Formats: sequence, structure tokens, C-alpha cells
Amino acid sequence: MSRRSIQSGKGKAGELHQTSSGPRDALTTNHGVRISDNQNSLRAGSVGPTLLEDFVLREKIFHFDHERIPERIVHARGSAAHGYFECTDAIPGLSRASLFSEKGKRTPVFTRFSTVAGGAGSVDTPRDVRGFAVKFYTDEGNWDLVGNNIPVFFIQDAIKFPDLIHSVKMEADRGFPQAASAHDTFWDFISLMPETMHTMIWAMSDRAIPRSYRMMEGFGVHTFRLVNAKGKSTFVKFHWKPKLGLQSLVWDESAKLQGADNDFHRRDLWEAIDSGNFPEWNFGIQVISEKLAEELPYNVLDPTKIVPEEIAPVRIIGRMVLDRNPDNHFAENEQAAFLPSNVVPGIDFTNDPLLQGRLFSYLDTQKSRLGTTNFHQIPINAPKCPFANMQRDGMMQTFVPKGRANYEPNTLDEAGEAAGPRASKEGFRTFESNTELGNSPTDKLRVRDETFGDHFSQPRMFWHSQTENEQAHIASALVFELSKVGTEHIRKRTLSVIRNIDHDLAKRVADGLGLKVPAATPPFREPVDLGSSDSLSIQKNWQTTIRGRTVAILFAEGSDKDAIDELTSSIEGKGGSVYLVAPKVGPLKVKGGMLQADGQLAGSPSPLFDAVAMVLMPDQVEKLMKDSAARGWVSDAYSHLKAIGYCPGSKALLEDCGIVFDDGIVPNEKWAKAAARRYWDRESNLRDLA
Ligand code: HDD
Repeated sequence: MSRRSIQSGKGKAGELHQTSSGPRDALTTNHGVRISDNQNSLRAGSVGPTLLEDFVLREKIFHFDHERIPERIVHARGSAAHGYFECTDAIPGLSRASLFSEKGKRTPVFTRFSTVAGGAGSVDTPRDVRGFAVKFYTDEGNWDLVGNNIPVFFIQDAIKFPDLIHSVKMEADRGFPQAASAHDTFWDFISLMPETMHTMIWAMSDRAIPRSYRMMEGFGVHTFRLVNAKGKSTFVKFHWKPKLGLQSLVWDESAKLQGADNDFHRRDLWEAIDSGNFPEWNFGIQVISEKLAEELPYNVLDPTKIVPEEIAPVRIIGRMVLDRNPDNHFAENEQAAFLPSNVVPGIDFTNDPLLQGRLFSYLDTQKSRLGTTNFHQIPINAPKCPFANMQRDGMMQTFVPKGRANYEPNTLDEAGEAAGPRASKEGFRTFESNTELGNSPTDKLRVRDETFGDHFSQPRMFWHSQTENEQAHIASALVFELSKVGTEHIRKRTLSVIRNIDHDLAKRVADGLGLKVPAATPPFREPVDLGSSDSLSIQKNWQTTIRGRTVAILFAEGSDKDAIDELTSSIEGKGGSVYLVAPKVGPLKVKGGMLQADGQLAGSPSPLFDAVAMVLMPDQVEKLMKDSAARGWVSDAYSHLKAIGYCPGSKALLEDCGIVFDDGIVPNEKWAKAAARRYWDRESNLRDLA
């Protein structure tokens, strides 16, 4: 029996980890009593009623009945992994945080990626922002960087968060749609809140349909501060840059993936780590000097704004490698509690009003989700450095604190120093100044500063930074979303707000909906021209590589094994993985031996792969021409802009499916090279990009 499949309490009293400390040969109850029969409950006679006395049955059912906890109110669906952060460029001049103190220093991490709107059992590929939360177990306490894959947020003040989330979640009366923003309440809210426009345009872009968690950027979103040993503070923004480059799906592909594999991203992350292809990100900071912060035409404490990388370049100071899958989804992923308020000496907050509200919300929600103020004692949340204080008792107190004194100061404590643990000079010190960027610490005002008032210049910059295809995707996404909005005045109002971003965008969306462009809603502040920034486009930052990607080869009985082997090794030689697809799983008799497919054709549609190829004989092609799964396989790969490799025999299938040959449709000999990218030029043959 696998060691992981049993839970055993062989540890010492008070020990945290409930994993087995040695092999166990039998099932036991939660209290350690060996069970003799796990198939039959205890009954009064062989066909009589079940007895209350059956503690084995009762304990098992009792535990099962309580196995679920409330899911996260947002980011309920997530996938996570363990790994490490390595400092590659020490920054003691900027921060005294120990994890940045020395080149080569490693800090363990636990990272959780998530969608936002859907429930825990929802799909992986809806159009949505993705969460990117990292828990650093530093030697000076836990630091949680709880970010997203989009560098800005919908709202400027935490007081609007419940409204935003209520609007995007399934509608209050009908309980649908699940995991989707394409509905009335979301667009009603969005169109009434012009500050949402910047994040809205990111969410309508391909950023919201990533190909893989391994191929998306992460951002801390807020401006934070780093504080050095002398107490000097510097504003920074945090960035994660994937080593595999950025890659997105196309919309139709992401929609089809929701049927083909609900767990597409979870499986992708798990399999990459399981096969030793550890996902990796560079970690960088944008240093924002006080002078720059003063000069920018917006406030750097406004979370709806970025600081373009052309103005403040990202300095890479570390890397993160995820190299271990969780042992248990519930114990680790589900019970992980990330708190933006978890900072360590050398990292501090700013007055960003969204961040300030988050500092309360996350701590609060853990009590409701995990049921106890002692959630920090759950192994995934516990710091890996020593910790000591006088917080005591409460539900699920699993540590066993020793000593007579549970107050401080005291002179009785026998653990640690003679007089018990004390506050230390090395401890976290809040940065004391509160007068930056014109703030007056004496005022108590329920206001939004005027410097937060430009809602359109940055969305306009984002729009102008996109390639033609990317602009078309944004316009189509808006048409799709608004076409699902049943209330006409919401559609029109959204158009009148979008007009302030760009007239052409508003016109394209209006045309797609069959509406006229309405007059623009008067903006609080007239937008200004901020130019463009290449770092905002995915396509401009795309890597032409097969590394980390999965491609499929379609074969059937009688196919040429040598040809399949050759294609496989050319892909694997470049760091990609190959998945063999056939009408039957097999083992199948092929020319040169027997071959087993990894997946059956109808169950392995082409949206699952980054590129496809076919090794088929003419008689098999005849059959496949009449098979809708085969036709869909080819047509979808074509319309999702993927490379398609063909052998002389399989060319007829492409022709029969109406495929127009272009640079991406190549004989198999050229496929490994062609498979390293998508064919954006093809898109104008397939869809109206106007
Ligand atoms: Fe949040 C979870 C990211 C604003 C309240 N948030 C949560 C998670 C991520 C983010 C990645 C999932 C963490 C995990 O994997 O367990 N949230 C963000 C970002 C924000 C943001 C990048 C803006 C910059 N969030 C935000 C605000 C509030 C919350 C303004 C409330 C005022 N967020 C929560 C929460 C959650 C959460 C309700 C749900 C589960 C949890 O915290 O632990 O408290």
C-alpha cells in the first residue's frame, strides 16, 4: 500500500505533521485502532438493521459528511505547486529583507494560480483574470505576494470590492452564468464605474485566456515599498516573467477546451512538474524613485495604473522554480491561506487604498474558510522559521505551547530566554512617514484624490500597444460579451464609456452589435496621449519555441512507425512533448511493429495541443474523411492558427476539410520547426478582423 494513501497518527503528541513515520500494514480508525473489515457495516443479523455501536462506520461517515469547507469567495478554483525562490542579484541597498540579501540564497515557496469568478469545480479556461499568489517561507517569516496575471485592478478602493465581485459572479436571482463575465450585472457595474476601463481592456485581451499558467506573467499590482537597513524607503512594483515566454489561446479554442478538458491548466502544471520540466519565472522590480512618482501624470498609489517598463525598467533580482507537486490537494491547495498583510522586515505597504483594504479582508476570510484563528498552524501556512508569541488557545490549537506564562513581560517562562520572548530591534518596523505624494496625515476624509481621476489614458495606451490581431481579439471579445447582455441600455452605456478609450474600438464593437456609436460619457479627466509600450503586447513578447509545448501526431493501423518515431524525436529534441492520437487506443499494428496511442481521437481533440501532424495511409484517410472527430481535429487546428504537418497520404484529408495551405501547413519533415509558433497571418482568412 502506498505510504501516502493512509493517514496515521504515529507522531508524538503535539507533532504537526500527520503523515506516517513508518510503514503501516493495516487501516486504522482516526484514533489508531486497527480495522478488521472495511467492506461491511455492523448489523443485527446478516440482513438486519445497522447498529449504532459501529464506531468504524460512524467515524468514517461522520468524517465524510464534513469533508468540505467554504470555498474561497473569489479565486476558488486554483492549482498550486511547491518550489523555491533564488536571489540572483542581491539588493541590500534597497531592502533589508533577508531573502534578497545574498546572491544564490534560496527560499522555499508555495505558489497558487487561480481563476477569479468561477467556483472550485468550474473550468480552467474561461475569459478571466488569473491569480498568481506566492508564499515565501523566508527565514524571517512568511511573505505573501498575492498578485494577478494582469498588472492593474478594476477598482481603486477596497470598499468597491464586494460590489465588483457580486456583479461578476453568477447573478443573484438565477444562479448563472458560472465563471463568466459575459452577463448583464457585470457590464452594468463596469459601465457605471469608468475606473474599471483599464483592467476591463486587459481582461478583454488575450491576457485573460492564457495557454498555460507556465506562460503568463505575474504582477504584485500595487506599488509597494522596500525599506533598507537604514530605514530608507523606495517605491517598487513586483513582476514575474515566465521563462517560456507569454502565450495565449484563441477564444474559440479556450471555449472548446472547456468541453475537451475542464482541468486543462491544472493538468498542464501538474504534468510539467511531474515530468521534470519545472516551470520557471524571473522575478523583477520596477524601482520608482520619489522624483519619478512626483512627475508622473497619475498617482503611483492608484492600482488602476501601470508604470510602463520603458519609463521604469524591470530589474531582475531573482527566479522562481516550481519543482514539486502537492502531496494532497485539500491539505495544501485548499487550506493555503495567503495574506497580503504577511510582510517581512524590509518590505512594507503603501497608502494604496485597495491594498489597505486587502490587509483586513484576507485575514478575516481565513477564519470563515478554515474555521479557526489557528489557521497559521496548518502545515502549509506555518512559517518554516521559529515563531513565538503569547497568542494561545482557540479551536484547533494543534501546537502544544509549553511553560507557565502566557503573557509578556514575565519572569517565569522556561522556554527560550530566561524572561520569555521579547520584541526585538531586528523586528518589523512600519515605515513611519505618511506625507508622501501630497498626503496630509491629519485629515480624515472620505474622498478620492484628484490624481486618481484619469481613467482612459492608460487603456488607450494599452489599445495602441497591441498588434492588429490583438486589437481584433479585444473588439471581438467585447462584441461577444455585450451580445450576451440582454439589457440594451447597458450595452449602449458601455459603448459610450469605451468611446473615451478609442473611437475606432467603440465603432468596431458597435458595428459587431448592430448599434450606432453613442455620444461619449463625459470623462472626469480628459485622456492624454501616452504613446504605446511593447511590453503590453503578448504577440510582441511571444517566444518561437517548442520548449514546454505539447504537440500531437495522428496515426492509425498501418501507419509508418519509423515516420512517427522520427517526428517524435525531432520534437523531443527541441524540448517539446508528443502525444500520440489514433482512432483506437490500441496497441495497434503499424508498419514496423506495434504502437499504443496516448489518446483516442474523439477524446483528444486538437485544442489540447500546440500543433498537430498526421502520419496516415491513403486508405485510412478515406475512412477518416467520414469521421467528424477527424475533420474537427484538422479544422480546429487550422482555425486555431496552429502548424499542421502532413505526409503524402494525409494531404487529401486537409484538402477535403477545405484547408488553405500557408506557411504553417507543411510536410512532416518541416513540421518540428513550424510547430514552434502560431500563424497569426492566417487569421484574416478565417475571421473578420475589422
Ligand atoms: Fe483578492 C483571494 C488577488 C483585491 C479579497 N485575491 C485572492 C487570491 C488572489 C487575489 C490571487 C487567491 C489567493 C489564493 O490562491 O488563495 N485580490 C488579488 C489582487 C487584488 C485583489 C491582485 C488587487 C490588486 N481581494 C482584493 C480586494 C479584496 C480582496 C480589494 C477585499 C477587499 N481576495 C480577497 C478575499 C480572498 C482573495 C476575499 C478570497 C480567498 C482568500 O482571500 O483567501 O479575501
